[in-house]
Amino acid sequence: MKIHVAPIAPNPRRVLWVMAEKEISDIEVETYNLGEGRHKQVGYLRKAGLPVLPMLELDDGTAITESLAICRYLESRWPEPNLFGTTPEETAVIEMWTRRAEMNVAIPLMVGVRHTFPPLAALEKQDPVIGAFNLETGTEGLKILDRQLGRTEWLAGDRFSIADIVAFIGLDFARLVKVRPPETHKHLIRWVEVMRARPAAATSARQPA
Ligand SMILES: N[C@@H](CCC(=O)N[C@@H](CS)C(=O)NCC(=O)O)C(=O)O
Repeated sequence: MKIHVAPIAPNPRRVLWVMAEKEISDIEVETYNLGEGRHKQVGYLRKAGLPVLPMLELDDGTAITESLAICRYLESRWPEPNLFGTTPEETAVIEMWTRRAEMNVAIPLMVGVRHTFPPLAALEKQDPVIGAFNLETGTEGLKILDRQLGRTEWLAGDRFSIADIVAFIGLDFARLVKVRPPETHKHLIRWVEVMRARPAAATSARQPA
């Protein structure tokens, strides 16, 4: 089995983070430099279908893209520690917070960074208006997270889950363009510190060569 990833890129980082939490070490890791464009070449496209990372390549040749689909696959194969929920209720609440984190925070911040961070100009026809709009939308979305984290220890309740990983990686990526949690968001700031102290935060950021 092989996982295809790229340095700094937030979607591959989700998978690396989940691998670190589950202490999965027997998946081969292949790293791409997005600027070089190898993920747009025919060899990669033939497998993945789309010019995006991450891609998980199974031993039978099945290729899975979409970071959360890959994370779910890893959860099925390596169930512990559980990240997606155990009971129907817990699973639904974690899914709800994962989608809220992704749609209100992670995606707008990722799009905002793509349009405003100069080194990413090779990947995106950058538009500062689109960039500013998305950074503002993602920053606004942080209020939802802060409110929830004022009520519960983790995003989906009293336990760490994939929702925390998705939200944190989106927010951490935006540090590239100096977006940080506003000082008024005390609960979010408390949670960011706890997330940053998890060993997976460092290992998922320190991409293999
Ligand atoms: N929804 C996909 C998004 C994948 C994606 O957009 N990956 C980015 C890196 S974070 C990428 O490969 N971009 C390639 C490019 O822009 O050329 C997922 O969750 O995996």
